[in-house]
Amino acid sequence: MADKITLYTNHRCPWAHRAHIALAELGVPFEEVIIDLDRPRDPWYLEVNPRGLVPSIKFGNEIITESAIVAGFLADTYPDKAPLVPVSNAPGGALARARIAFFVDAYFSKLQSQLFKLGQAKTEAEQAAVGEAVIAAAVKELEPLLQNAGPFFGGSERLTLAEVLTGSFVVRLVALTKSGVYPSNIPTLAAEKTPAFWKWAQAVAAHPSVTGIFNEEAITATTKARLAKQRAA
Ligand SMILES: N[C@@H](CCC(=O)N[C@@H](CS)C(=O)NCC(=O)O)C(=O)O
Repeated sequence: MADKITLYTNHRCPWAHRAHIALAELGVPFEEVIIDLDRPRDPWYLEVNPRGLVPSIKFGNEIITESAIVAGFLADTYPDKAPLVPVSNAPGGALARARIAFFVDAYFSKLQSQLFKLGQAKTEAEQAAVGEAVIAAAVKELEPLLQNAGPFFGGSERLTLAEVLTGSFVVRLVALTKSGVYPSNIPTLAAEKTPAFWKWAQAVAAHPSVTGIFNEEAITATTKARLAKQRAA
């Protein structure tokens, strides 16, 4: 019998969302336990994950924590279900893994790091400047990495580990710029200056494995409230 998987999660967490995308794409059955993040963690959960964070998975009798590690572990455990990343000893596998790792690193260190500044951007002009910085990062760092035909990374027809690790942030970028919670200059600038990135982002944000647990209305409301609180501090 296959190892049973329990996912400890919260649907508003983009890091936990990574595990949902991986599991959905792999088509692996799992049991879900929702962790209430609005109150202190119960002692039993601190035994699962002493850091108290989501996501964690229980795989058989083993606990695995940290979203990127969880997603990579699931991808490596089920290489045949819906290959998210080639195994490292397949021809070209090590290089493909390195390319995905570099893309994910660029997404977070160059683009997402700009969005993390939104909580300090109080005026419309400051928010528009964050939007411009996001686009500048996409133009310089991501556009050149998305030149293969095909909706997903490396020209793949299916989601890859690159989308598993970035998708929850990409769907927020697309939804929250549309609603104006994130800088509303982003969509127009993106379509004009970084078309491959924006086309990829639309495809990621529309994919059922990414949209599965994404409650756009709730995430829009909580992000809006969080940014307002940070700006008022
Ligand atoms: N580096 C962690 C980050 C996970 C994380 O920050 N999760 C948040 C929710 S989005 C959490 O569990 N917060 C609970 C807390 O800080 O008490 C990962 O990638 O898994």
